Amino acid sequence: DPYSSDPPRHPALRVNSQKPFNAEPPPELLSDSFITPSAIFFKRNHLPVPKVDPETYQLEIEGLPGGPVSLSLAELKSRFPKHTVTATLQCAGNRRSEMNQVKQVKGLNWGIGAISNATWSGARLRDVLIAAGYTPGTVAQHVQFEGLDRDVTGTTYGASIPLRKAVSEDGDVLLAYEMNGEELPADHGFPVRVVVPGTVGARNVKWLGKIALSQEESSSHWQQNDYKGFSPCTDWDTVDFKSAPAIQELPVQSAITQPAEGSAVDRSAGELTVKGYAWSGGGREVVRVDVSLDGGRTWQVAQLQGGDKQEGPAEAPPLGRAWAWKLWELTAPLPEGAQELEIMCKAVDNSYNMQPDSVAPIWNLRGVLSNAWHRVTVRVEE
Ligand code: MTE
Ligand code: MO
Repeated sequence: DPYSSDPPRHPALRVNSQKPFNAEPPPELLSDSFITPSAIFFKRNHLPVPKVDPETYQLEIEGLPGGPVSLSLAELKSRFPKHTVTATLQCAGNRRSEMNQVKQVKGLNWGIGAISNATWSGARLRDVLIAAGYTPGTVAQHVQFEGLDRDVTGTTYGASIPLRKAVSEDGDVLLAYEMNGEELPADHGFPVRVVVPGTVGARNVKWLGKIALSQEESSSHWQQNDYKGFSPCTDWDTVDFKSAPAIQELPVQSAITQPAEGSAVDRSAGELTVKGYAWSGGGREVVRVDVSLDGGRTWQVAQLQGGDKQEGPAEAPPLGRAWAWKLWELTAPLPEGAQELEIMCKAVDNSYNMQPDSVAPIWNLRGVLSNAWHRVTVRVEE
């Protein structure tokens, strides 16, 4: 069993698949803390977790004019300044289960928890590439990443990002060796993973073995034939994967973490607190979340919490570098007379991108990019 050396996992996780291991935290835990504890951070593995010896680990870097370069973990830690970024990771398949309710899609049936927020530390990819010989004159369009996890045929996980993002001073792309102040957990890429803030989870390659600059994107299945968006009219007989670009930045997103779907609220309480998260890709900052308690007839503006609750509202992130989600909250009087409430939320980012109101018009065969207004129905008990 290639999965027999997978690490132990937290029992609170909701498991979507055991082998490979894929799991998400329950919604109410997600909005408990601005920084998601690593143990309950969502886990998305395509393959068995590789066992990597940090003493003999070597990161290979190819495609630079001076020839290949190799770095040990100790060199990565000592030769480059340690940079820390708080960034949210979201799987392209987050909220896929809502697409499944419209029409069957292919993929893991994620709820709203294939998203989490952590503090990552490591060397900047930019610094490492420059030390390895990158100059602005280097001819390449993409930076490819290869994981050390492999399937039975020896195929490794791979993905790529545009070179422009990798070397941008404002891109904050990390070769991370720490998550939430500790060494990376096995499930999250020990000893080194790429963190590409603002970019879909799939490009944040774990157990990083190799970096290659090239004119082409990664040839991996996950870059070429997966993690792409299509029209609702495209089906498995007509899909031409070459016709759509690989997902990089993600669209604006929000969801309700509390109250839970189908739960009961007490009329005598007089009011209701709704909580959730909101985030947008590409470093765009969420500037507003609207909440409705009456199926979208009227709306109220939620309170945004950028940082830890104890610290009060966070400072505004630099323009174009809003990598972390915002937790939000609204406490409002219970609408009179209603026996059932349809609660909805929708977020707005600083480009005034907004979420679509329903799933059907954005349905796609792989069930990615699911970001319609989130809806939760609760009963009001007298
Ligand atoms: N990297 C490797 N090597 N193998 C993988 O299976 N999964 C990707 C990405 N990096 C993956 C990987 C996907 S699809 C996502 S959403 C994120 O890792 C999930 O990161 P996490 O498990 O730390 O939450
Ligand atoms: Mo993913």
